[in-house]
Amino acid sequence: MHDGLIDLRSDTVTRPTPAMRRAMAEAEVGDDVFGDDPTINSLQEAAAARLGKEAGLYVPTGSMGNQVALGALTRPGDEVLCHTDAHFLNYEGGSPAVHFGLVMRQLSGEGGTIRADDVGAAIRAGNDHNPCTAVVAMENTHNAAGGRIFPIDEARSISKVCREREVGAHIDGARIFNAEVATGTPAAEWASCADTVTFCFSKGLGAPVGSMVCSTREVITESRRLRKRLGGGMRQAGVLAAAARVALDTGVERLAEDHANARRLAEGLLELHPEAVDLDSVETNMVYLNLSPFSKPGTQVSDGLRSRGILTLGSPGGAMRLVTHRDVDGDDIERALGALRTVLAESD
Ligand code: TLP
Repeated sequence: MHDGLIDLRSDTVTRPTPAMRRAMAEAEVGDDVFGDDPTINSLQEAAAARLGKEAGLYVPTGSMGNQVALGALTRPGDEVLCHTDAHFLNYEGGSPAVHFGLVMRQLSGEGGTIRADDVGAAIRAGNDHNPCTAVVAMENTHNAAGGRIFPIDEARSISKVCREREVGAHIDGARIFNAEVATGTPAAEWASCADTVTFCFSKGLGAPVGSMVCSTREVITESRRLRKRLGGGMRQAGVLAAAARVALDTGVERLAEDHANARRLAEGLLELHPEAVDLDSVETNMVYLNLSPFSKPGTQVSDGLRSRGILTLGSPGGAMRLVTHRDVDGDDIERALGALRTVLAESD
């Protein structure tokens, strides 16, 4: 909690820890566009090793990570198969189309998971008429599905289909370490199912800035060229990478606390109404509050919570995403539940 506020809008809102600030102040730096920043180089190596890939590329944002990865695996006019709720499809400003001329072909699936059978049926080789399927994309954990984990067996089956059909695979692993901590399955197991995998330091891991793309040396060389094209060559960004390194080294195991807090929040909401939350869908650090039993628009609930010091995203729809992170502790969850109880019960 900062400034007396409890911020449940996203896990992107955490402030750097004292250890991160110290590491930033003391970071050795160089010009990373020349490949000279030792802190970035070391972070890239550590991240790649952790995901079992040859090389890594530090990028300013998860969005840029997705973009350079998709760009490196495709040619303009190619098709990307993805879930209909994929982040890069809905929340990155149409970037794959704008920057790389890609066509998005959407597959549906429970909990943000696309199925290998559907992928196999959808892949097309490309001819005079069709776009050629170049990449199949997975998201783990799945943001719009409420932080759901992409089942590892399905990822393995999709990877097999992709290899057989000579199609690339990408994982938007913005929160892949939440999946690792929740399941005990190493993030590298998912990464082995894809050619490119991204993850964010700036979400549950708690760093102020930055994401990583991991892949083969060849794909990372191309991604680096695309990062420059998008304006993402950041010079002495070792000051940022230093905080990201602290996040990677010390932030992973701690995610279990966020998961426990999300579960406590969901259980508390269920006490308000049995349909307030689908408890089975709370697998990591997100809770989707179903507002329909309370007959109140999200904007009204959000305004009521704000006046009680709780920040949420007040979408006009019937669900409200609540996200736990390092700057929210167990007491904050109880306080948030108290405020929710009052606001949801208020008469209009
Ligand atoms: N997600 C943000 C918002 O954009 C919605 C959030 O608050 O959750 N992939 C996934 C799965 C993401 O959830 C996000 C950010 C990104 C990529 C993009 O990361 P950034 O914000 O660093 O570009």
